Amino acid sequence: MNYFLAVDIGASSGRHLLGYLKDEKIVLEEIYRFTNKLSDKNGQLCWDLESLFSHVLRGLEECVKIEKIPQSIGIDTWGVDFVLLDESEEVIGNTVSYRDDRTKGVMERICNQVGSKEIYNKTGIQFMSFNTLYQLDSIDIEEKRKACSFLMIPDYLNYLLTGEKVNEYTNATTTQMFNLSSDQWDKDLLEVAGVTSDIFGETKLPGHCIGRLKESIKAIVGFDCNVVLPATHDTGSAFIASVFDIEEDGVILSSGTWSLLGKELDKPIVSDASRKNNFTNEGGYDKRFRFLKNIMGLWIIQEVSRILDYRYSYAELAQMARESKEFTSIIDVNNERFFVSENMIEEIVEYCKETGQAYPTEIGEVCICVYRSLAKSYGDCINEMIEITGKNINKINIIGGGSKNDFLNELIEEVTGKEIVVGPVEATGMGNIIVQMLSMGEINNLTTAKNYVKNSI
Ligand code: ADP
Ligand code: LRH
Repeated sequence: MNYFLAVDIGASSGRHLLGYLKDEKIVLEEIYRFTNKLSDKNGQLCWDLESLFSHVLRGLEECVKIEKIPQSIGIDTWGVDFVLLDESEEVIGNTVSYRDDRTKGVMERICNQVGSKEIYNKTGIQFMSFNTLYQLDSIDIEEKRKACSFLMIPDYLNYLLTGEKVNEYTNATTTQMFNLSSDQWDKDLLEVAGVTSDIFGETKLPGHCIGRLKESIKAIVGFDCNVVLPATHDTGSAFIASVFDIEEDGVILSSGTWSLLGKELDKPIVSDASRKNNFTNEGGYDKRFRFLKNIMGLWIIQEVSRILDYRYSYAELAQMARESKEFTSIIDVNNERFFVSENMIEEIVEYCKETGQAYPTEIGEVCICVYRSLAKSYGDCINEMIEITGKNINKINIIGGGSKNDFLNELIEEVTGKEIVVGPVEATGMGNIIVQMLSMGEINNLTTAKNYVKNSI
């Protein structure tokens, strides 16, 4: 049996999934899982990189324990976040999360300075206040002066494993500093962000083999293997594992901390309409483009759960929502106030009061309000997509952890009137493994891979 290991780290949790082929299916075995969360460091919302890397290693050690040594491993994480390394290869400053408010007002300033049309035409990327372009701009100039390398989070974890510094293409496109036409970092935008182009490497495509584990890492984990680039941007990996291919009359909803709703195209759509509706064109596997929108997603439910001291499981929250189905107030899930809030429940209650709607008084009502509002925003997004692409959309493939929420899936069907196809749940891990299998010659092409996914869900 040839094993491949996906290390998939989302904003709320990470997992190690061993994948292998059996009876024309891709079998996934979860061998390790850990929680990921934000923490406050000197007033900044940060990721704990050290802890994440130690979890990466612990998950690798599991392979030895269960005697299933992978041929290769691949790491993906959420997009846009990065580290700068100094001349001693040390991380400069905190590893600040995209949810930190350091970028407040930066996007507006840069858009005024450069022109939003110019930025969009160059990159095809949607305007989100936390894009790497704006995060870099907000960093202290002295810190930027010290920088010798720029690495996105998965690039950095790969560097710790192999000693090789490689910038991966799909995640590079999420920065809003990668030029669609030249297929390279955009020197003008790097300058705008206050960094020099020599700290960026030429990007490598998913499938590229970086090398083998470093001696010191081999000694810790107890084996050696190839380290391969999947689409290191988790959404890039997730869309690969959708049962829908480019020609399908359907959209993909990657449902997790974020809801990413869109479809793969063979060419980006960079038009006034796509810019005005803030659609993105992120780089994907095989130079496909993901035409999609970021919707606030199940982050809101995660925050509701936090305020309730994690007393209820996600399945229980969904059940309570089902029991409160008659509650119909709606929030604008993409309103900035839901991006970071000290108390998400109060935020929802306040929003309902301010908009003259009934406000939730029970947990179930809070949750149905969030689910219903998410479903509505998906419907709106689909209508915009139909208008922009001129193509009909009849189905939705819901993938990711959120696809386990049957109640939400039913609501989405009810609100949008579209046919729903559910799974894979671990789409990101599966997409990550598919690219490794393609790279290592285990599968011949993506069409075969998608057929295996269909057999697997
Ligand atoms: P991430 O973006 O962090 O990788 P995941 O894809 O793991 O996110 O999805 C996490 C989300 O999935 C949670 O926020 C939760 O709302 C939802 N979820 C997970 N399991 C269940 C379940 N059993 N029932 C309902 N919702 C679930
Ligand atoms: C989803 C995701 C999304 C990005 C956001 C930062 O995990 O990668 O595609 O926009 O996180």
